Amino acid sequence: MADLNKLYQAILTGDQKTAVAVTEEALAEKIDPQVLINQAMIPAMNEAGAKFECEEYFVPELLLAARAMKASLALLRPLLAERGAEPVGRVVIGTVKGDLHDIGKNLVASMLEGGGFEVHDLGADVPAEKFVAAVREKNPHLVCMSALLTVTMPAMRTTIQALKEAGVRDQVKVMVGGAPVTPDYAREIGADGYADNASSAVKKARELLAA
Ligand code: B1M
Repeated sequence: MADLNKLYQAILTGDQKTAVAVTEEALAEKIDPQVLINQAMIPAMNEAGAKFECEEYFVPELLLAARAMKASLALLRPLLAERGAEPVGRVVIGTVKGDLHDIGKNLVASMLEGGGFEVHDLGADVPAEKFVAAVREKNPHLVCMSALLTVTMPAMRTTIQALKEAGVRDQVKVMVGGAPVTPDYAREIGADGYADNASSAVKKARELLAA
């Protein structure tokens, strides 16, 4: 039987090959992708972050852990996406300017796809003007912004301001999230919604579109 602890350790130590092998094994055994994500993968990334904080890990170790996480997530993504039924709305999503963290954003994008949304992923380090251009081009119902660094959180406010200046703010809802973001911060910068994880992001997206 697939060993979730082995997956946890493989991601934590940046052992991409083992992470992929255990993920494949788990999928062959029909283990729910959410179990792998919530019980092994996210905890491993959290532990990598804790090790980084106490200087046991440095950027190279974080990069290796992230690479292993992304390789496993790539196997799960199609399964997360195929859960959806009716298309419920169009979403533009990105990690804000200056911020290269894209694992959480990718997870949110996959879950939204799985929740039946049409998702246009702008990637990471996305400047405000690119969000504005995407709103004009894709005509989404929802703009989603992710930030993992306290220093990049203000780019969310800048982007909302840019949407206002471009005259497109009122045609979209804006949802924000990411580890340092709080509901209070979301309110303060004029976002319409906040979610603290990928599952609640889908729920909140549905609420915002229904409102
Ligand atoms: Co960085 N990093 N990192 N890092 N990194 C953090 C975020 C940090 C907390 C680590 C630490 O010190 N403990 C810290 C930030 C401190 C702060 O600002 N408060 C930090 C730092 C300091 C840095 C650098 C500055 C380090 C340096 O260079 N000295 C640098 C910055 C680079 C940049 O962005 N300009 C940096 C670089 C990197 C790597 C490139 C090495 C790598 C990222 C690789 C990648 O993403 N492609 C990396 C990683 C991996 C991390 C940690 C370890 C893990 C992040 C992650 O992927 N978590 C992280 C520590 C941690 O989080 N424990 C850390 C797993 C992911 C599933 O969770 O992204 O939180 P998360 O997403 C969740 C929720 O937040 C939410 O749902 C997701 C799923 O549940 N969510 C949303 C996210 N977006 C949402 C949007 C929504 C709704 C919910 O609606 C729109």
